Amino acid sequence: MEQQARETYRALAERLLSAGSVCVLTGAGVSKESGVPTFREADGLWNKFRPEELANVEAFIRNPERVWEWYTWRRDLMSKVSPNPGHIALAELEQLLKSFTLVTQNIDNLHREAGSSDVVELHGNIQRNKCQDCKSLFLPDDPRAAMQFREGELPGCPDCGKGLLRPDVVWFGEMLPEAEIQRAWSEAEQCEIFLSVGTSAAVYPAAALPQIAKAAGAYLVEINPDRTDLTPLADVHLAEPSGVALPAIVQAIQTLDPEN
Ligand code: BV8
Repeated sequence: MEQQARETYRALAERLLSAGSVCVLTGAGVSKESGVPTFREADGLWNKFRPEELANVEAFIRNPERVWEWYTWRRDLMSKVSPNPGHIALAELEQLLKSFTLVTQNIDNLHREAGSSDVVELHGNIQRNKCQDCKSLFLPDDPRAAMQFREGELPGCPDCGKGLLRPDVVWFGEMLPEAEIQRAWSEAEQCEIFLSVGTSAAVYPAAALPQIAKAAGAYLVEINPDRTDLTPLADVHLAEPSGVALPAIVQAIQTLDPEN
């Protein structure tokens, strides 16, 4: 790593070690190095499928089979991938820093699988199903509820006996889970350093979080090989893949504080 980059990581590591609280927002870019497609890049999901046709309630009511097919394909794909060095570095930062909050837009469960113990999932988790009517939740090992969609057999809710089951993810036009968005909002407002990692910062209200942090005086770091609408606001833009930048940050912290 060349001298200037080394200096950038050392300075950032010093800030992180002395910060009272750190908040991180991750997006699909963090999981790309695990083999999970992003949404808005050239090879992204939204270039093959239209979100209006798949990731919203109207689409589900209009054509539940089509939506179930798409989520079954994504669930199968996500069940076969593993956390990458970026996920693992975030789990290490949770241990290395005084106060660390991980907020994610991702539904792939990879942060938990990497060892992050406290993950604020703004957009739900593809491993859970919920009833479209009574909102009962069903975990993968719940014998009562078919987790998978079988051709022509839409999973129905065993609790209310009326509603259709659907993946427990937040679709466009749906409110985010109250507790999660409240927690993310308050962490963004009071953190000293906010890291926006692997997100195009295009979808609200998640995309408002780095802006709120910056407006409240936080030092804003963006980790993304590309520029985004957030880049002009960032104090530092590490134009690197998260699987490179995040382990480099952990290494710089461990060099500064070997006891850690
Ligand atoms: C809501 C879960 C109240 C499901 C998702 C007009 C203006 C402002 C807002 C709106 C508007 N009209 C409607 C809205 C609200 C809407 C919205 O924001 N729309 C946008 C498109 C304008 N939001 C909502 O509807 C939200 N609910 O607001 O409720 C309400 C109700 C009614 C009407 C109005 C308001 C709900 C949004 C949640 C949608 N669910 N996902 C599923 O996954 O199937 S969205 C999905 O896309 C993700 O969860 C994520 O949140 C979002 C953005 O994706 P990213 O994660 O950022 O991924 P993306 O591909 O875009 O970018 C990846 C980045 O990584 C790139 O920059 C790339 O360069 C980078 N990268 C690539 N490789 C790497 C990398 N970075 C690091 N390392 C690498 N190796």
